Amino acid sequence: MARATLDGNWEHDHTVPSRTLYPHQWSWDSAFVAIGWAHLRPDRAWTELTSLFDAQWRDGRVPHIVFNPAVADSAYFPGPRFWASATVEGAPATATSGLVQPPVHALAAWHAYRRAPSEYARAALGRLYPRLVAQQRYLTTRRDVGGAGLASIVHPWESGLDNSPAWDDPLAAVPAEAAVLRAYRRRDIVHAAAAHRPTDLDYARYVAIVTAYRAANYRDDDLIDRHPFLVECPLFNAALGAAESALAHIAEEIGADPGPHRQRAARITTALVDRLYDPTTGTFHPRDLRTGRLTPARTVLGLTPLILPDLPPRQVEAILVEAGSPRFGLAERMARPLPSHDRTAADFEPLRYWRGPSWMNINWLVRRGLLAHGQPRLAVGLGTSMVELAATAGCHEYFHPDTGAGLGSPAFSWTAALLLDTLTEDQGRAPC
Ligand code: 2M8
Repeated sequence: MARATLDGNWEHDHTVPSRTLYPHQWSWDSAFVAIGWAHLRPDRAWTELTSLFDAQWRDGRVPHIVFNPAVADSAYFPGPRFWASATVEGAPATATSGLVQPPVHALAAWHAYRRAPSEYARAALGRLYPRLVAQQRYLTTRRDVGGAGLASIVHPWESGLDNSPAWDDPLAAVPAEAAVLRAYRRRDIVHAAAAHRPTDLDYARYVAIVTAYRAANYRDDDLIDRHPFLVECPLFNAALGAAESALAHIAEEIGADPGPHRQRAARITTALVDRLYDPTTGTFHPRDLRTGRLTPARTVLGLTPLILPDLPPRQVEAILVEAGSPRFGLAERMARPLPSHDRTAADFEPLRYWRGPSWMNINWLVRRGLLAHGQPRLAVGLGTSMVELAATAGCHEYFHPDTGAGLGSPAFSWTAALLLDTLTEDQGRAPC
């Protein structure tokens, strides 16, 4: 099933997340998908990552969507005309969005390489390395809006968890009315139930934030003075730190110097703990740079710093407590994978996208973190629940966190890819 899903979504040099909902190339989807291809067709893993980085901007940003010119503008909203990247200096010839997504690519490239090492793969990894370094440089310099060593996201879409309750407070401050959408046509609710997707008001704000960024030609200087949404996200920054650790491994493998990557990984981990860990809740929260405050929701984002290999024992322990609480239900035997939001919260919505449903990519990341921090039994419990979920419901985009019913796209690429990776792994062994 996983193989058929990936094959069905393969599109000449990339994999679409879903033929209906997302008919272009998405940035962090491609990273997860490359891990799946490493098991089936390693050549495609490298083609996938290479085609994405071929659309890298001159400033180093890797766009969150690379548009396929063969697909009609109306097939996805907001399409290439809305983003208008062609008019921006430093953007590639191919139409793209101007935003980014969590930088999980170095982690994925290293993981894919370890799954299927070869001379061909090492050469591809070597060609990717300077591009991954440029991606990190962009995020750690131009996006360090708070000046404390963390990257800021400028849009909820950059988090990958678009309508997570984590963004409710910062989003509420963005002026917009649902009526704005009369000028546009949402395509997502043609293919998926409106009750399982972000609301019209969410979309009006998404459009307003892109409009502001686009009006400044997607420049990042002076963001603090003019941009309506600026947040330091725990997952985004955990990925940023884990990327430096992965780059250290890649550098060693191709004969480059791993030292600077190790130093940067340590600095990012320290900044993440200093800035985003709340000792009173015992979990990580996003920091809203517009107010200076941590956002209160306890979402699954708070568990993701576990992917940092050098996360201090105190925070590892705190995450294990939070994950094992009734809020998330991590256990050696668990019926369902982790939900995307605190099950006990008043605003937990089991059907609505990133406000409750379980997602395979987040569970895969937390599972890697459990293995990295010496928790093989919990990793087995989580992995088993992930496999059982997909075995019963199929390769859906997301899943009802209690019933396990499949939601969103029924043939979703990263679910297939990460299912393959979880299935293939001898569960409980040390991570690669
Ligand atoms: C979702 O996001 C896009 C916008 O980027 C959308 O809703 O149209 C998110 O789940 C995101 O994490 C994912 O990368 C994308 C494609 O699967 O879909």
